[in-house]
Amino acid sequence: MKNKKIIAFLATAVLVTSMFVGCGSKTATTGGNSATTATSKKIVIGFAQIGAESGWRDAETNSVKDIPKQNKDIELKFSDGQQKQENQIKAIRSFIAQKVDVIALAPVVESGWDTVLKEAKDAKIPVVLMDRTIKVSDESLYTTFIGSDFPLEGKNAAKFLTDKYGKTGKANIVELQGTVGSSAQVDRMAGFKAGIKDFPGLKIIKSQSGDFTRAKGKEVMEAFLKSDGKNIQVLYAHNDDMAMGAIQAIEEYGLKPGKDITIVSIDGIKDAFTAMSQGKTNCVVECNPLLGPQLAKVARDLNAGKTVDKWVKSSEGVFVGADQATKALPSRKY
Ligand code: GYE
Repeated sequence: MKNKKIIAFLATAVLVTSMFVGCGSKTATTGGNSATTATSKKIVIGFAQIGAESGWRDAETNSVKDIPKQNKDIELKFSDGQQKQENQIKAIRSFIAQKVDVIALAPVVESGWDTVLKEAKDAKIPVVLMDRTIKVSDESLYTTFIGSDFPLEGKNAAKFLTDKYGKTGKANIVELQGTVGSSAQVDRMAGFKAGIKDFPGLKIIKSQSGDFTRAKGKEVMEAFLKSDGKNIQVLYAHNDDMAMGAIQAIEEYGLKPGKDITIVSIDGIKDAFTAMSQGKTNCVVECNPLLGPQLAKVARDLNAGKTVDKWVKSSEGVFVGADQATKALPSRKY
């Protein structure tokens, strides 16, 4: 007991001393980042994440959670919305109450954000959209969007098919959509549709949401196979996880994924590259989830009073076939 008191006293003494030392001109440089005084306040980011529906999402979460490890001047508060907009709205309100410096939001759906973002604006806290965009009446309700070009991803998925089938080729396509009302679903659907528009032989015969999950992707693909079976030549999935679920459904149905049914999906998770290296899927359109470094930079720029671009765009590729997959696999980071 006595010892504990002595230790507590000593700890306080050390703390008080270091506080005074810190008040002087002492500076510390952290991991190559700009110099920060020992007493300077950290930049606090509050991240309202969607949930953990996909491998892509997990990779993004890990990338953001790495920010404080790599940037000693940044602190992170993390909230898992469990796929519910109401949870994300609550998280934003709590970040406002805690007076964070930057709010990062991965919006589960596009609409319904006006009120809470107005509250953030009134509190003078910049909002950074992560990976999905929103529809708001006033664009000044968010500062920037860090993420991909979804319509282009849809177009790139379509291009793989139009290259394969040409002007005269015919194929019945089934589509597994992402979470209904998310920008990733809306824009990937529209981009794809636009991409096959001038190819009358390419027809979307079924289109339904698999909510970006493996389990739902499998379930919906089973239903597609049950009703249209051997009439399906192509699967377009808005993300790899749903494609991975669908591959199982196709195999259980007795067909060969990647051969009997051509598959194209979006994201670029390792599992998709493994499946493509085995010939079970045919094209992966990359979408980069490793957005932590961009978020850290934006947060630091905003904190320094700099203006940031309205869109911090990811650059990403398209991978086709087993050879490309096998080559790329060892360097895939997610
Ligand atoms: O493609 C999907 C995830 O918003 C870009 O959400 C993201 C998408 C990603 O669940 O796998």
